[in-house]
Amino acid sequence: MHKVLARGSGSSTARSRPHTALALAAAGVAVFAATVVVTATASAGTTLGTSAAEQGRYFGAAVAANKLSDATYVGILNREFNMVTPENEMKWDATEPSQGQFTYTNADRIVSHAQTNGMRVRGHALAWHSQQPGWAQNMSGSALRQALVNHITQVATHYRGKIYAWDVVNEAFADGGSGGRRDSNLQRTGNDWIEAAFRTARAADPGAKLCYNDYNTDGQNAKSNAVYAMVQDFKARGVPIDCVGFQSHFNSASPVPGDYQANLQRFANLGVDVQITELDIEGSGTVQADSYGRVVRACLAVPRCTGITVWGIRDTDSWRASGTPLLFDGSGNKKPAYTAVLNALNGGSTPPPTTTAPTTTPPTSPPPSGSGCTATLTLSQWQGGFVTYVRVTAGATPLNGWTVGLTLPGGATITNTWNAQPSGTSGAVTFRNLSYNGQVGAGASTEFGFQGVGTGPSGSATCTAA
Ligand code: G2I
Repeated sequence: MHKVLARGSGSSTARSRPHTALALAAAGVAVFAATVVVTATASAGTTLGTSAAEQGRYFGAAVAANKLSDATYVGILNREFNMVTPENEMKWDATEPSQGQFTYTNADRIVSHAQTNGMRVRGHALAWHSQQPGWAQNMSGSALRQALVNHITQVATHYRGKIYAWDVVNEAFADGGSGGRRDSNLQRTGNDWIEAAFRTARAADPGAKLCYNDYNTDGQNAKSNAVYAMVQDFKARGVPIDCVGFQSHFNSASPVPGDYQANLQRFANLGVDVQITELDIEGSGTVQADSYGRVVRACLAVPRCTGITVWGIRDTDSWRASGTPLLFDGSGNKKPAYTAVLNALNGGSTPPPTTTAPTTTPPTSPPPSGSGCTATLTLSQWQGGFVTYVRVTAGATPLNGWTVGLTLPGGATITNTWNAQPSGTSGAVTFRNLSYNGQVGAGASTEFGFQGVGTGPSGSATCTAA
């Protein structure tokens, strides 16, 4: 059964900062066509995903297919996150174990789970020196280059239209002060292997953002300088690249660098998005929480930092489990680090949401006196994206199901919906109640929401009782 779990249900929580609230006319289909309701504030998010969405960002987690049968794991995933990265399932050894034989079963399970639950997907990773199948490890020269190009073409084509961003090339630069490339069988096919990979990925899925992803590039150093020079060169020569991923695996030996935000910003200034792609920070308590808060605030302070992904859900899910580096403990409880992240997400943003003057007269909002329902839109708009909250209010008789219809402006696309079943992502769209929020008492209300790119809806919405 199709299921969208509740996210962003904290409708009654007061916001600590002023928030754009554009409340719009809501029309009960026949009876309340002229009803106008204005609300003054929107709620602060109560989950990582909704709070990040209010800042125009996503909040993701690395997911392992074999944990999708763990109810605690899935419960947290569906409640908190709106982006997923398959932790291992899209890598070369997983998707092409024998040359020319592609297996997508586990990766497809994650993509399908994401789609069913309104999450987007970061693809990871098309080309990497590690986790190659044995047959590729034994190849070299033009045969390997050809195999790589075929691999990228096949995998990116299989997932065409379903991936928000691909880590096209992962970890191709050397550690230390050399500022050079990492030696690998791929590197030995020629220095142009990275651009060949990006051009191939663009041809296979023109809609996906294409990222270069690496670690130890989180502050300015010889390695990040070398990546920076590559991105600059790609931009100058028109090699397709849209984003740079900063893995951000931190511990006491490798803490969050002091120039973390500045480093993100200098890459963004090259004309690419930046993303925090594999965040984990070893430690516990307030020390760990403070570092997490710093990372989130750095991303929010960089307008082109489009989202944050943590590398796992519970500490026990981590590749570094003994370092307890994640936001939930082994039992699935929220850690202080979780609270620090949520508070940081709710605490501010760059760019601030555009202030849009209410276009209607103030709050008289009497509960509808007839049967049917009304839908009230509250829009939070920023450059390039929006979140819309929709409050569905029952009239004089209780609702036993509802449908809300509205029209999105041209160019707007919905990317994520919570507490409703959407139909359509652009133009005229409708939203139906889910099993748990279709029944609304007389005069009572329920809220759902959606997030999108482009300009959010500024017209009215219809509400039809089932
Ligand atoms: O190493 C941490 C990450 C560094 N950046 C790239 C990421 O792709 C990488 O992820 C990790 C996964 O979290 C691990 O789960 O990549 C490791 C491999 O390099 C993954 O570990 C592998 C184990 O080595 C295998 O023995 C195991 O079969 O995970 C596999 C699946 O559980």
